[in-house]
Amino acid sequence: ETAALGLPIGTTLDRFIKRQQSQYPSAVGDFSQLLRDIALASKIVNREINRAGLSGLLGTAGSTNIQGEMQQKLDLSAHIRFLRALNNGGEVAAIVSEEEPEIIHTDHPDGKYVVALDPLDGSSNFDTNVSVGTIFSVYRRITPIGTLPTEADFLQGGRRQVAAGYVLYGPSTMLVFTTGNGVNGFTYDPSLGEFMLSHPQLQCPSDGTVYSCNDGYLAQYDEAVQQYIDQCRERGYSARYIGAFVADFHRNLLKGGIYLYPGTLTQPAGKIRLLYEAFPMAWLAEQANGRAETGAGPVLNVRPDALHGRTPIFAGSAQLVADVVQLFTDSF
Ligand code: AHM
Ligand code: MG
Repeated sequence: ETAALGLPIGTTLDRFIKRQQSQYPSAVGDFSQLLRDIALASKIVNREINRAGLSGLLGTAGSTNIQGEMQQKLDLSAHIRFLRALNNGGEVAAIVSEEEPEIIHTDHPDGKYVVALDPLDGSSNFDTNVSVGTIFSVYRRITPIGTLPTEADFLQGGRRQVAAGYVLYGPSTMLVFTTGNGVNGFTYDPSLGEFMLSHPQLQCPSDGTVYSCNDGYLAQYDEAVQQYIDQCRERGYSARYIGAFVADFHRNLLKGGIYLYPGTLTQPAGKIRLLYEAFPMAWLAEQANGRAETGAGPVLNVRPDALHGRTPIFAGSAQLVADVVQLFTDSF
C-alpha cells in the first residue's frame, strides 16, 4: 500500500484524522481532537520560530548572555503554546514537559489522555537558524477519569503509547507521527495553513551509511560504541550530526542511518530523556521498520522510573542498530 489509509498524497491532516477515526466506530473523537490540538500548537510555534531571527537581531547584538535568554524565551514560548492548545482541547488531563519538573495538570481531570512533550528540542540550534523540533508522546491514562493524573499515568512504559511523533521545523515544517499503524509524514503548506500528507507509510531503509553522534565525546563512550564508530569509519560511512535529535532522526529515517546518544562518563545514562525523546522516537523507529536500542535491550522495553529519566539510545536503520547491539553483546 503506497497511500496511507487509502488516502493520496496531498490529503489534509484533518481528512486523514477523520478517516483514521472512522476505522474505529466506537471512537468519540477525543483522540482526533488531541491530534488536531498538537497540529495547531505546532503551527503557532512554527510561526514564532520563523520570526525568531528578527527579534534575535533586535535583541542580542552578539551577546551570549542575551542569546541564552533568547533561547529560554523560545523554549518557554513553545512550552506555553502547547500547554494552551492541549488545555483548550479538553482531552488531555495532564502534561509532562521538558521545561517543567512537575506534572502539569490541565483544567480537564475528565480528559482521557496524558501527554509527554519536549516543546522545542535542539534549542542550542535556535540562534544559528538550524533545524529544531517538537517531540510528543500520548498515553491513555490508567488512573480513574475525573481524578488528578499521577506519575503512574506517565510511567506506563513506551509500549503503552497510543500516539507519538515529532514536528521538524526545517526548510519545510513537517509533522511525522504514528498511532500504531505505521508512520505518516505531513508537510506544512504555509500558504494554506495546513499539514498535507507528503510521506505516507514511511519505511526506514534497513541499511545505511550515515552515523550521527557527538564525536567530541568519543573517549567517554563505552568500548562497544568506540568499536562501532571505528567500524563506521573503516566502512567509509558519512558522519552527520546536526545536534537536534528530531533533525538527525528524520534524515536517518528517510535515507538510512543511525543516531547514537550513548552514556558518557559524566552522564552514564546519556542525555536523551525517556518519556518525551527516547520512547516516542523508538516507537516511530519500530513502526517504520527500524530499531531503537539502549545497548541492553529495546528502548521501548525500558521501565521508566522518573518523569525526566534518561537512557542511552541507538536508533535508526535495523541493520546498523543490530551492528551496535552485536558489539555490546560481544563485550559482555
Ligand atoms: P535538548 O532537549 O536540551 O535540546 O537536548 C537534546 C538535544 C538533542 O536534540 C540532540 O541530539 C542532543 O541534545 C545534542 O546534544 P550534544 O550537544 O551533547 O551532542
Ligand atoms: Mg530535547
